[in-house]
Amino acid sequence: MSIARGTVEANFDGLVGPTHNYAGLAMGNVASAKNAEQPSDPRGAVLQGLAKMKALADLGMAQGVLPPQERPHIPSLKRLGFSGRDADVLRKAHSEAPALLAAMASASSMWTANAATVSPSMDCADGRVHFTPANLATHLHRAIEPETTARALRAIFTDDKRFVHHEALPATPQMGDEGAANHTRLCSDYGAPGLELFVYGAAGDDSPRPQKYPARQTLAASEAVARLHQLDPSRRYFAQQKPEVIDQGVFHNDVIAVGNREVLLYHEQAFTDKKAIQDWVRRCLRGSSVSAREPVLLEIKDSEVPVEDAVHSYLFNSQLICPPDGSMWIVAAHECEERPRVWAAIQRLVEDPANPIAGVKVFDLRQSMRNGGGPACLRLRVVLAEAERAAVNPKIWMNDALYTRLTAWANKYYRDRLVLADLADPTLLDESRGALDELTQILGLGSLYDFQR
Ligand code: SUG
Repeated sequence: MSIARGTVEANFDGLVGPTHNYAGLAMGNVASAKNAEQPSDPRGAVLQGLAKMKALADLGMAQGVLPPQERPHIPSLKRLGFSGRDADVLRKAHSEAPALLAAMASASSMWTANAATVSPSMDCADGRVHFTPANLATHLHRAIEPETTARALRAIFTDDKRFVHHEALPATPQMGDEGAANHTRLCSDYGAPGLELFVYGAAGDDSPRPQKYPARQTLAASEAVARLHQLDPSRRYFAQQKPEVIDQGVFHNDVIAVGNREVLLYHEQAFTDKKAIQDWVRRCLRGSSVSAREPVLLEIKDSEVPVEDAVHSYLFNSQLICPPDGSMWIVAAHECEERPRVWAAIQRLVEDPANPIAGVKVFDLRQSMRNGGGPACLRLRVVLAEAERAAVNPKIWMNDALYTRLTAWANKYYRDRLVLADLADPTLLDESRGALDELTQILGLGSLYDFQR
């Protein structure tokens, strides 16, 4: 099937890196805590991600690939005082501070919903696409991602007449920014100006905060991103996520809500003031043309799917996608099929003629899910007008040839079993660098990584 013409919403999925492991690093992410220290299967993980990308490309979606990062990250370990040759650095870190080694070896950059916030050119005053890499300030293993993320985005979206790359916000508790996972764009058509909804966990004032787990996104950070992207103040909104659900494991908004085109699907407990959001969407989404789609607000009640089921199945971390024929589909994780209430809710949505969702496509993403990363965590959405799409580095688009090449590449370099002790193995570092070196050639990314510079 050929890709649609005109403006499209492209998905850029993160390739899982060769060190994918379960280290229990993420506070407030119940899957990460539950699976800590289990053996992982990096090869299985990268192949699961590639299968999803290939399936979406086969539907005619514009599907891109974002590279993993270099891990274990020796420069970060050196910055923390581990010295010597690479093998010495790994050995010392493993014996003196294994938790630091695990943080510097995480493959967490696969969850590209946290790579950046992106606003399409139709929403920005200067008519360019704006990118702000997320600082991921709340977790050490993620706070080392933005520098390479910024490089990768610049290597893919190179044309500075069309693309603007901002710096990540300062990495302080007041400015915690986790990117697109807390940002939703609604529109009547991808090519029309949209509404941008920013969801934060904490404001600087004395409004309620979660008690148990960190609020990763702050209001100040969301406001800064909206300013940088030159969004029209009447077409962006800042909403607070309910602190109670953060304490139940909803560490990003995309664990409890998802939007696409004119549809916002959310759990009853997602926001502190859902009425205000509903009013804003209903008031502002109406397009000017007669053919404009009306907003569709789909609320799932707690009595239908309790928050706990939502967190374990990642129902709201499904992707809502529109292939070129304009139909809308739910892309869900297998775990949704395994929870009867969740599966029944999906069936109800698909059968209800009052919404445009035509069907569901289910994927096995278990390797990522065990670290709390579902279908939507693995992708960064970038709405691109036709000329913008033509300006993207062409080698990153998923198609039959790239799928075949990356599958062979993964089978060549990736292990099918990894435990935490392996992170200190210098051979794993060599294998990873070999894989990434070849990948930068496959994707035409130049010298992206520190070890190549
Ligand atoms: O930041 N997990 C990631 C999952 C990110 C999911 N992203 C979105 N919801 N958009 C996180 O919590 C676990 C790593 C470990 O424990 O080994 C981790 O970082």
